[in-house]
Amino acid sequence: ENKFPIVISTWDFGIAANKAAWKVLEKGGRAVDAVEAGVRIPEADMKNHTVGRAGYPDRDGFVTLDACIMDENGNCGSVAAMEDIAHPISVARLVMDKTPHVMLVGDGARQFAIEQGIKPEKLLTPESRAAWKKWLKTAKYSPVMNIENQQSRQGSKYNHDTIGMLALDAKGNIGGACTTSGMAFKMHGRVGDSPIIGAGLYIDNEVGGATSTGVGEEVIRNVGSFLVVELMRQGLSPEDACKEAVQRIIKKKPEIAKQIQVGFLAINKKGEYGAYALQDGFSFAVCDSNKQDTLIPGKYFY
Ligand code: SD4
Repeated sequence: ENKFPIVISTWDFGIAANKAAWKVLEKGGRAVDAVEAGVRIPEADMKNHTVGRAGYPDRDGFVTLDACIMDENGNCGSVAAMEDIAHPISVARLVMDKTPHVMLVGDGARQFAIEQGIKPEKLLTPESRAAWKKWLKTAKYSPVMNIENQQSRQGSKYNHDTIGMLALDAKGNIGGACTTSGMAFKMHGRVGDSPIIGAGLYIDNEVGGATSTGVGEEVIRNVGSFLVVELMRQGLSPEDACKEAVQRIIKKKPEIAKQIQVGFLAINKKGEYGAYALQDGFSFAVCDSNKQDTLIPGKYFY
């Protein structure tokens, strides 16, 4: 039985995103095209406050978006802390396809997107603005270290849901995408793991791909997605590789690890997949020719 094409992605909004990716995959399209089309769905979703257009702002009220994409040939593109552009994944794709660079940030990323014909727009929705105003009432406005973690400790509902997506196309090639508005009410200029190749996403077409969600600082510290792919190269299954990466986070910062969520998702060349998280509550969506809308709970440590 053929295990690919297949597409997997983080959290329950991955189901709708996978369907868009599947439309590309079922026609024999490339994995990298599938994942770009897929993650544009949550980016456009006005009810989704953690990715794209309707993302919550930083503590100063700016919506700043992070995204990256990687293909089967080691090509990659990324944008970080970009404002006014609703689909950062497509700007990341343009960085990959049209520039000699891998990563553009802030104003430079915005300027590049506009040069490429994308219309800038104000992204702070009335709902996001209201949530930010509410947060400001209780938040101490000072650059406290690890405020994102502290919010997680308070059980904040704001601190979830980056979409990371991995696809294996009909040719067996792998592509991946990751996009987010980052941790809500982060410091202005803060960049998480999601746009960082090797941290939030990594693809090696010889081995497999991995992506992450959760508190990005702990993922960056361990170069999480690269670690997962290298562990698969050494023979670990996708799930075991994700588990080992989670354990690495615990080992490095045990006190922080107890309080936060990080989840890894991985796929190998055979189309086998798996995930592992620090805490309960993580899930991922799977779509292949047999099942279009399966949601699988991630195994977890604590
Ligand atoms: C970040 N990893 O900016 C992202 C946010 C996230 O669940 O995934 N939250 O650190």
